[in-house]
Amino acid sequence: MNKVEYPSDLKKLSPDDLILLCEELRGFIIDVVSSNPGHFASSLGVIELTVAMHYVFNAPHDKILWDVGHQAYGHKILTGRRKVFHTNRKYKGISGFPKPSESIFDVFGVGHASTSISAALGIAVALNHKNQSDRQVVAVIGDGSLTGGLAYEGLNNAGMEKTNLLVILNDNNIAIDPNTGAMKEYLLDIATSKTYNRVRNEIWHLLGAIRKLGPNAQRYAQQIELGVKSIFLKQSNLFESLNFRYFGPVDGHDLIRLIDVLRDLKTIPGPKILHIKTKKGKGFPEAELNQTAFHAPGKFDKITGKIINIPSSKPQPPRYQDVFGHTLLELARKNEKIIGITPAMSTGSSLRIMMDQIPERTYDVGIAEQHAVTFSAGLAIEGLVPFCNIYSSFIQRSYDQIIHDVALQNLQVIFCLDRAGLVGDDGATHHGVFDISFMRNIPNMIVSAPMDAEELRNLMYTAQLKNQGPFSIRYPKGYGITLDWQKPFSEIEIGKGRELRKGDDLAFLSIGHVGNIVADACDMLEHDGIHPSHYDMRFVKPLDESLLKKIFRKHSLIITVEDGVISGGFGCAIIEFMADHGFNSRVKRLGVPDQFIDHGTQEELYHECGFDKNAICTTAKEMIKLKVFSEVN
Ligand SMILES: Cc1ncc(C[n+]2csc(CCOP(=O)(O)OP(=O)(O)O)c2C)c(N)n1
Repeated sequence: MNKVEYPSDLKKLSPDDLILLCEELRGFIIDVVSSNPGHFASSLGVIELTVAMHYVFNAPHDKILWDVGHQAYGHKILTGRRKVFHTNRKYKGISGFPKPSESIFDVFGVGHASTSISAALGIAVALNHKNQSDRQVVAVIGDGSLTGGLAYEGLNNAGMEKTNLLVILNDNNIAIDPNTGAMKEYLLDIATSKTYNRVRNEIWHLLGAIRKLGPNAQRYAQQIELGVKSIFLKQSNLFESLNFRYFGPVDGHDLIRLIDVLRDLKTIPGPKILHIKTKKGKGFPEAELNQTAFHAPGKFDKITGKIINIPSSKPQPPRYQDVFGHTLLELARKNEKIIGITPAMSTGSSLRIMMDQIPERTYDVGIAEQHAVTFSAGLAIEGLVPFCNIYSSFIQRSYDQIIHDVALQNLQVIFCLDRAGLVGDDGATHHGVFDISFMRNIPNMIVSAPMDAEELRNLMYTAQLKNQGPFSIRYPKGYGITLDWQKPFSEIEIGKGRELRKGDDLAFLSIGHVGNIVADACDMLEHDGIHPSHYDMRFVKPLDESLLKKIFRKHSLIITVEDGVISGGFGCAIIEFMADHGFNSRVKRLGVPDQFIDHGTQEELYHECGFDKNAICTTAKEMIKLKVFSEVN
């Protein structure tokens, strides 16, 4: 492996060496990811495919696009990044996802699912326009990502365009959690149908024999293949019906066979789909056995395969996602109208807790955020109470569904936005920083964020009590601060904030968990003789107007703090209030600036954005200094 810096080096290897390379690549990924955590099992499953593609195709001249991109570690290592792979997902290190600004081998920026077919088609059409249709364009998409509607939009369009495009369907029969939906059954059907496979094998055999006879024979081979396939397969194969030529299923761990097949497919024009069967976690027994846990396992022992959970010396408060999961189960036991919905994140969101106990009232709808929202709208219109749990960054793609299908009809859909705010090492594609801005401008929407686990519970409780229209509750990745959180429910008055600290020098207004950082900063300021007020506003919409009036009458210096983009966010709502009501305090907004933030730990990123506790203190002191200066002058 050490001889392979770029794909050009790999092309010099013999078949035996290529097989060895796969083994070494696996070992390298196991070694590095066990101590520097990241996505794991998915990359192991596509090692042979990665090597075969870089052997057969000529990247970056040919274009290889990875869907989601969490499985592209092998690709990164073989395309000039072996020596920096240990910096994967670390602050200022390489990204955990393909990123064009990082490498010319990363054709298209990814992190969210189901984009590869559309993007690849766009690239293929563009190459046609530029008379460069000899360049191959390949999209690699998993069976999980094929549950996303965008993938079907891409297939539908590609089948019509008839452009050269190869879609490789990496079918391992799992997403993060077991894959769901009818498509999964369908893929299993074609992979196991005896008649289908007999016909397919005969076609492959025939094609192989004819191709050896030269270029003219190849043309005939294609015609025969088309003819035979249209007779035998068109009726029974969904992809063929969409004008794709379907090949497979092929064993995705048989490197030599994969190389042969890809070579053949290079010569076949038009849209094609190659269906390969692989095992997620291949080569690391614990990952093969426990694919969900090893999707992104954190640190693990590379010898025993044990995931390392460092026991904390003190009792640890629960993660917000678990507070959501336990609370939803508790509420669902009391209110039988409650339904839990997740687009393919049942473990990640902890909806799994309710799923295990009340499976008939929970739905994993696949990687289909748009559908999850409209499906929830349908449930709500019939009087059920859907808790639609979607990661903040993934719900971005459901914006019209939120507006048109939920808010416009004022439906009681409760949006629980997990991973809201800066998420850390997943980076720019996954930061959930836009939701405050895009939720608060939708009529009828209640926009809230709890500062701790107890508030999260009570907001969830409040949201299901009666129909108050759409209700958004955002909470971050990671742990809360309260140990004793499972207290009896109490209703929170909609649009009411709370005063946490009384002081005269300035006021902090915070929304959500970031209020805990503000509380720490307040302690530091008190220590330095500065006395701030602190308000946990709880709601961005409706705003607590009477509280705000009191604050603006008292304070001429105000700092707003939010774990989200400043543009259009919570601080903007406060400034709008100030302008609309004729106040004129000096307001400084802290939050995520108007730029995409890369990966790092959450603390590193809070610091970068200027809202860790030290930065908050510095801002407060500067404001006070400026005020004194302007009063003196
Ligand atoms: C829009 C969107 N929703 C959810 C996710 C979270 N996610 C990342 S990988 C993944 C599973 C992908 O499954 P599959 O495509 O089959 O790839 P595999 O990991 O099985 O190789 C999910 C749900 C995402 N990245 N993007």
